[in-house]
Amino acid sequence: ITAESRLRQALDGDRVATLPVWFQPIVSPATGLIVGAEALVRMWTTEGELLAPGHFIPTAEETGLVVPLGEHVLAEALRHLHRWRHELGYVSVNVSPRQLSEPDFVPKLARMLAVSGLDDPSRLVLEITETALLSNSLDLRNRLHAIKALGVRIALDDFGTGYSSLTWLQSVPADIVKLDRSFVAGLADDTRKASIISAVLWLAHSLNMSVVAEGVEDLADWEALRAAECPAIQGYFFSPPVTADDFHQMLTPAR
Ligand code: G
Ligand code: G
Ligand code: MN
Ligand code: NA
Repeated sequence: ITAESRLRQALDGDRVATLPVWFQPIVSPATGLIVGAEALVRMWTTEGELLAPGHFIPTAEETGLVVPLGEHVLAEALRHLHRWRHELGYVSVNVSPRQLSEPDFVPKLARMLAVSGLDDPSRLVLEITETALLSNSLDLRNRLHAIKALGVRIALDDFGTGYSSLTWLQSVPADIVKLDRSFVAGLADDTRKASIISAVLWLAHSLNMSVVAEGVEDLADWEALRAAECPAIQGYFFSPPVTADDFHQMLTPAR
C-alpha cells in the first residue's frame, strides 16, 4: 500500500478519527498563560500506528491531496476555536504552498469562516512558510491581501531560515513572525542567538508584528525570552502537541 493510497483512504473515511488534529499551546512567558495554539495534524495507519505530519505532508503536497487534507484541518481548527471560544485566543493553522496556490482557496476560506460561528476572524491565524512565497508573485501577494481582508491573520513560519526573510517582511502583510527553533533552543547559553533574537524582536515591534519563539525546550530559554520581553513562546518545555481532549484539560483545569 503506497503512501498516496493510504492518505486517500484516510480522506475518504472518517477524517476526524483517522486524521486527528492535535494542538500545541502558545504561551505568554510573562504570565505563563496559554494565548493560542498551533494545530498539527496526525494520521492513524490501518496498522494502528500514529504518523507525524513529516511522514505524509510531503506526499500530500506532491499528489494535491494536501488540498482536501488542509480543508479538514481548517474545519477542525474552526470547530475547536468555537468550542474553546471563552478560553482560547487563537488557533494557528499551517497552510502549504500547494493549498495557497489553489484558485478557490480564499472563497472557500470565506465560506468556512461564515459557517464557523467564529465571532472574530482574527482568532484564526494561517502559518505560511517562505517556500510558499519563493515566487513572490503578484498573484500570491493579492491572495495574501484577500486573506487579510477577511480579517484572518497571517504568520511567517520558520522565520529566519530562508533566503529572503527581509524581502518577506517588506512584501508580505504578516501579523506574526514565528522565529524558527534553530535560533531559540539554547539561546540562554549562546550570545549570538540571544543577539539575533533581540534584533528580530525589535524589528518585529517596529513593524507592528508579534513574535512567537518556537522550540523552547528548557527553563533557561523560557527565562531568557521572558527577560527579552518576547510576547509568546511555543515548545516542549511548556508542552508538546497534544490531543484536543488533553488540550481542553489544559485550558479548563479541574478546580
Ligand atoms: O513530523 P513533524 O511533526 O516534525 O512535522 C511537522 C511539520 O508538518 C511542520 O512543518 C508543520 O508545518 C507541518 N504540518 C503539520 N500539520 C500540518 C497541516 O495541517 N498542514 C500542513 N500543510 N502542514 C502541516
Ligand atoms: O514547521 P513548524 O513550525 O510548523 O513545525 C512545528 C513542529 O515543531 C511540530 O512538529 C512540533 O511537534 C515541533 N516542535 C514543537 N515544539 C518543539 C520543541 O520544543 N522542540 C522541537 N525540536 N520541536 C518542536
Ligand atoms: Mn508551523
Ligand atoms: Na516553524
